[in-house]
Amino acid sequence: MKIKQFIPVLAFWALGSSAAYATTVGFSQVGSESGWRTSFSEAVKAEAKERGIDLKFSDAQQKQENQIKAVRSFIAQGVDAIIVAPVVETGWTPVLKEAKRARIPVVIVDRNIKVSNDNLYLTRIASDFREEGVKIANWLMDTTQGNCRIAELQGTVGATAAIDRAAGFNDVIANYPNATIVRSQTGEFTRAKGKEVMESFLKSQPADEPFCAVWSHNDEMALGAVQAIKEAGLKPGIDILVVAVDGVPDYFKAMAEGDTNATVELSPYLGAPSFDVIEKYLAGDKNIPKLISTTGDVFTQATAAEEYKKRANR
Ligand code: GYE
Repeated sequence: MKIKQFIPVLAFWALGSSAAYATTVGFSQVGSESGWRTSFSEAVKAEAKERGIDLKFSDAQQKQENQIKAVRSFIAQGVDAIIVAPVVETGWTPVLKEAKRARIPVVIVDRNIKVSNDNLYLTRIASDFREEGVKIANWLMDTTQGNCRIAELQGTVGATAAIDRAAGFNDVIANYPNATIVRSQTGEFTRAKGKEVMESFLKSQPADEPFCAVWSHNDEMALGAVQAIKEAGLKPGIDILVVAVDGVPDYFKAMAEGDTNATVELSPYLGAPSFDVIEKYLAGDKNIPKLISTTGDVFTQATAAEEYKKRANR
């Protein structure tokens, strides 16, 4: 074979072999139940593309059994690492033991898991959900001088974000004898269910005991509640204050329009820290903390219009 003929073969081999050695990561995502979740998924995909990581993405449609199937599939494919955003906290030990036996590192992102041995996962990257509940409750107590009859839209039952946000919020209002949660039910983190539950709250609440505020574990359900409040002939953001967590663009838009009052931002950019820790581990650096936490600020109507502009075009 003449040298000229050999070069393309060599180039093909080099390209082929380098492509064969791209890091492959399996990502089991909860679903697409909220604007925040969708932004989170898009950010992870964009980051993987940016880094040349071969990402295997699975949307579990909020069902744990789909997540477990996806993790087993990633193990069978022999991926280099697995990222799991767990829909609920329990039920993970068996499949994480299978990943451990396959020597595939697992990174937990967003919500937490309860496992027998925290060596079953490499690290967790997440916000302090309890702190988010504390921050938004403090804003509401300051705004109402601690006098508030509250309707609560809980997140998914068994999800860390719902458990911990409620705990933080409740710890704050326990210090205010005239601040009480009088209605509470899960809206499953979705806009449709949030609207449905708020409609039922408004129908059943005695007219002489009106709600002062609705506290929603995420922006998505709060936006559903805003629709229900309007359809009941009331002014959201005025007759009934609306407070939540996530900081999605639609919520900033509603704040700028006066329909919602405050939120705590939850960064959807969890791809970069996840891939950083995976690349660090695969390079042989085992010095990795068990928790890498992110934090978010409280945002109100005062800056909503400019903050919306920043986020709407991202
Ligand atoms: O607040 C919500 C999503 O787990 C913190 O899940 C996350 C929550 C987030 O459905 O929008």
